[in-house]
Amino acid sequence: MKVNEQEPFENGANPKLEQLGKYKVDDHGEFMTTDHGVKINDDQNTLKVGERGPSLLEDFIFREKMTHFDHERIPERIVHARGSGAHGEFQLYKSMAKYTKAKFLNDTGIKTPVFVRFSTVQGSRGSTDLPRDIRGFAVKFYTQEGNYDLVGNNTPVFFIQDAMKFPDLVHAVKPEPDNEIPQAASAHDTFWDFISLMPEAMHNIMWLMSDRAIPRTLRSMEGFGIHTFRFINEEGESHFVKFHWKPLQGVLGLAWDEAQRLAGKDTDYHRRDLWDAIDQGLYPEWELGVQIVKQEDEHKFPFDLLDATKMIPEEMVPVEIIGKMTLNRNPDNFFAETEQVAFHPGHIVPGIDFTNDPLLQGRLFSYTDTQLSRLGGPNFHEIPINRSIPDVTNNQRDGIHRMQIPKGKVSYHPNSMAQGCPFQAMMKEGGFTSFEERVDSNKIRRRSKSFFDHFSQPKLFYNSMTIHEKRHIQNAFSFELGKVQRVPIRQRMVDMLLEVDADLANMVGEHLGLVPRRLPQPITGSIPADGDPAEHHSIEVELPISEAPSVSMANKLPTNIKARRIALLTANGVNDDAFTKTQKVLCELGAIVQIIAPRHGFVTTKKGDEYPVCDSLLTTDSVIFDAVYVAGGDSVKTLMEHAGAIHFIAEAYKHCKPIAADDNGTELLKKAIPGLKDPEDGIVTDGNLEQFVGDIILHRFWDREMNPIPA
Ligand code: HDE
Repeated sequence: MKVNEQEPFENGANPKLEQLGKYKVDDHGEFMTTDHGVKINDDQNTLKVGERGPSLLEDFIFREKMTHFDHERIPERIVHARGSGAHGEFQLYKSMAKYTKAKFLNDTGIKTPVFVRFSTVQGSRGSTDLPRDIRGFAVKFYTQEGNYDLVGNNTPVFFIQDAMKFPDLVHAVKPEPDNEIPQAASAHDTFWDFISLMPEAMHNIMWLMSDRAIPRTLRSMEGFGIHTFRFINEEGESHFVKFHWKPLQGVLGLAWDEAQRLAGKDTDYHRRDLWDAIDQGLYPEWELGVQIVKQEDEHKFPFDLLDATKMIPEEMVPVEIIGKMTLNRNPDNFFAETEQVAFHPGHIVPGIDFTNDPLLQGRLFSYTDTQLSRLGGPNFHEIPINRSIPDVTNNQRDGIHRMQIPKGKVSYHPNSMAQGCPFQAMMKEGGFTSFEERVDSNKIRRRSKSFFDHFSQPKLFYNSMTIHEKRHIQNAFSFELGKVQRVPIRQRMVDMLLEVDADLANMVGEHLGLVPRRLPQPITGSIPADGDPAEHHSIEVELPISEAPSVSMANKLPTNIKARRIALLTANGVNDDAFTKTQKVLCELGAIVQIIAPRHGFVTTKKGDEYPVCDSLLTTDSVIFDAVYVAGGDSVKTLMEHAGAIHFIAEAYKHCKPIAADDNGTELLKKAIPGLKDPEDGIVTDGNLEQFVGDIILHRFWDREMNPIPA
């Protein structure tokens, strides 16, 4: 049977994993060989003339080993170079046949294998997981009808409207070209210089300055397809569609100070967290949601559906949840899978199609083009992680690293010598046809005026934030612009902020020692050389809503504590009851509980039981955890005298985390937290686990930022 006749997950087997299995190598119990299969006798020494003499060129074993090593690296992705991948599956909840003929969105009996790659945008492959940055959220669905890639981000909008500006955006945000500083950071002159001249970026900039851009984990981010796509049904009817991924783990962020510390304490924090969660069976899950807009409603919105700097607020078009993705398997090999996977928004299947969004249109060119230099040639679809489940049969031939061995003389169509094979597929046989859209216009190089509203949605976003979220945005702008050296750039940004919100502009201006100025009507960014600035005034439209609660992370907390990391800070002599009960209760709820003690080895409880220590106060830090518990006992005396333990609590408090203690454990809290109130939100002093669990669900107690303590 051909693979494409197989039902995905027939007999419970994931067909993509089965396919990958054919390429996996297990050298356990095997002899070492050369790349050409010859057994190697000595892998320690080069071939020489005498023990102390020169090495010989004829040493084919050494040359082969060294040559391969010399060529181990491939160019990293120009953007999204740092990423983490995982395998999983997608289960449809309800058929979308009314809107799309895509089979994986029609049949709820089908599970579709997926491979996901999360990424940061700015930094290089070895950079930290924790910059303030947009995160990539790319999903490859290995469907029965071929690969479908949903290559999105963790924000619903993008910085620019037209693909022509993408190289400029990326050049501006990447490390500055003379000294390659700073790595993985937007807080520098070139980025803000560009942004201050591109009002269209303001909406995504607001998201970038919010806690969305410092996610607590990759598991706690939403994902968005950003562009408007099309669903096409069996009748050939089109509906517009926007895609959303909603994490069942909730949407959670870090404190900015915490993100910066984490970047040093565990630069791989996000990658490790994802890996560990999957490894421990705490599989992260996202529901797939769609916003559907009828073809005839295209122009009913005060913004253009083709403009990628605009979202459709969920309050205007609700998100319909249609299925769930579960990530349940770590890759076997980072390079072979996560590095070599090649995503492309142009990988679509029948039932899904593009729109004329000029950003999307440009992406359709870029992604294949970039793989040609990154993966070395046109056969990257044959790399195991990129192979579709259906067999690939066409007349494309040759090129570097060809794996297939096509038989016969015929590599053209039409032909008679191969009876016309491979055949074209009719629509009813699953052949892809493009949506027939009437386009009748002049050939022009111009931006549509319907794209000229740059501030309504940033305003909506800011208005929808809670007080602490607004404070974080003000602080983020103050930090980023504070790192900018050139004052005119700072001033232009503060002026631009005045178009979004006066309070925001004033707060940031005050931090920078600048007064925001109301400019004559701001002009859009990219004006052609002979364009008239008067023709490029940005416009402001009236949105039917003044707030969109759905964009606030505060409204997206999880309902459970699954895979949250809890530190059980302790030492020898801890009371048994509270210590064991806390572990049991939290573990049963799916939390990851780790015993942290002054040193590695074991802690001995009062009754003499021994528990292995996960990490010592020397090798871990509060920023790794979501919450801390201090059980009472003689252990507390040791901790009270340990500067690391006091810092651990103080830092957790500073980052607004839930902290709990029982018995004399509260003494440690009082020592570490000057001015601790009783009672205080997010602090449990009587070992009440129910309350502690409730606090962990709430994640952070941001009001504490108003009375910061040194830590
Ligand atoms: Fe990308 N983008 N992009 N992008 N993008 C790449 O492709 C590009 C855009 C996104 O984990 C590159 O294989 C252009 C929007 C993700 O492998 C490159 C434009 C969105 C990833 C490229 C955009 C994205 C990429 C670099 C504007 C969200 C990582 C390496 C016209 C909807 C995929 C590669 C992975 C990667 C080009 C804008 C998401 C150079 C030209 C909008 C998640 O081809």
